Amino acid sequence: MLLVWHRADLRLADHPALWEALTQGPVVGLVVLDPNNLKTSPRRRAWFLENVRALREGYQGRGGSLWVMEGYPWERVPEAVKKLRAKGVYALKAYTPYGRYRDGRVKEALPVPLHLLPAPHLVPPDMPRPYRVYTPFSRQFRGTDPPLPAPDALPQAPEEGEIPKEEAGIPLPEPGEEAAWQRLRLFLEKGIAEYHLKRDRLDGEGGSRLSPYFTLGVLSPRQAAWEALRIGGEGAKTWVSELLWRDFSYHLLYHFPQMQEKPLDPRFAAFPWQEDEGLFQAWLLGKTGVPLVDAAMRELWATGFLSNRARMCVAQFAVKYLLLPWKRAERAFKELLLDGDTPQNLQGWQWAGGLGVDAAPYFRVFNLVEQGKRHDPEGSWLKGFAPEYPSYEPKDPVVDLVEARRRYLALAQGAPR
Ligand code: FAD
Ligand code: IRF
Repeated sequence: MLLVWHRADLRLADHPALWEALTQGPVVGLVVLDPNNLKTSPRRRAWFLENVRALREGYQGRGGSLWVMEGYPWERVPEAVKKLRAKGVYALKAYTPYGRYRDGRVKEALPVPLHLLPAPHLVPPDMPRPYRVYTPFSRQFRGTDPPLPAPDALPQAPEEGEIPKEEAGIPLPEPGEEAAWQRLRLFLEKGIAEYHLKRDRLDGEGGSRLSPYFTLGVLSPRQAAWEALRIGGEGAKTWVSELLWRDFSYHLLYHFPQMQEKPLDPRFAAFPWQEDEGLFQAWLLGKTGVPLVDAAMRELWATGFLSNRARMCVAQFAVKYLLLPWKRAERAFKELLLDGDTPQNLQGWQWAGGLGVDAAPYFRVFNLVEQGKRHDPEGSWLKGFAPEYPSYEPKDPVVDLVEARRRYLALAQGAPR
């Protein structure tokens, strides 16, 4: 028997570790409910658990079985190996600091080999030469191999472990690979052709809304890019470049793990962030008096999703207008997102906050009134989430936008270089 250990790859299709293991012998799937991953918000725990449930149904539907155990992986994986008398464990390589640490500990604790196979990214995150700039990184993409199909049948084996039920508190998208593919197909049919024109809409309707699936690997970026490139055109090209931004974030964090705690640009290490509880709560709860920010933060609480444009605006507002400690805001923001993902969220915050990710200079400060007018011209998104505002003009804002902008620029220019 061989074990296939699923982590951020809750799928059966395009899974090189499952594929490889099946060439070696009968397999059993395994998910370890890891307290280090699951000490997060109820919505995120629920989203993960529901996708584990869908994966188990995928195994069952093919005659196989998925084990679910709870505890530290360096204790539970060896335990599963012992119970099954497994000859090896197969998994997709993890690239985040915790993922690498965990896999190192599991490897040491195992009496059998842990085979870590490259996960199907568009550009391998662990490519030896580090890039700090997106464009040269993205040129490393030379097309993809075709994605692997899901196995038709899986070997029979006993099943073990319950999947706990968790109240999300918000409506969740449909979990599982089939639902992800439905959404992908809908986007390929109806959305991708105009993606390059509509992706900046504040209501997020120009995008695919696939991010919660990508974050848990219910869909792989290779599957998505493969389908998009078959369609072609300007929209598909732009969409694949966004998938590459995702891979760029994995690449950055792999090579610069210090960005988990510190600005990539060392000039911002000693920036005078202002620890102001009142302002932090006003931002987090969407009570700033700035219509765009309030609509966005309330959408996030209510749905667990936010368009890329709105994310950039609220992150900029927190970092540049309110000077809130960026790391605290970044963490709180991630807890609310169903797609919340360590590398992408860090990259997003460091990019929007002008903290050193690529060509987003610190002196670019959005005008949050203009952003609203331009990317929600009818005001329908604003009306949906912050109906008390008749327009994008601030109403008793917690900071004066003009004054705050000036203050930030003066501080940033004064930062030692
Ligand atoms: P689409 O427009 O359909 O794009 C397809 C996929 O490409 C996305 O699902 C995503 O995987 C990737 N992608 C798109 N835009 C970006 C981008 N700017 N950076 C990196 N990858 C991208 N994305 C997350 O998945 N998790 C996060 O925690 C996260 N935090 C962010 C924080 C901030 C401050 C910012 C500015 C961006 C963040 N993003 C994050 C990136 C982006 O906003 C979302 O991926 C995107 O809005 C998801 O919507 P979609 O699936 O419709 O994307
Ligand atoms: N991976 C696991 O192996 N076990 C878990 O319990 C996980 N829970 C998660 C919960 C949420 C909200 C997310 C992701 C996970 N993951 C879990 C996937 C991790 O991202 C992945 O294991 C990574 O390699 C380690 I979002 O951090």
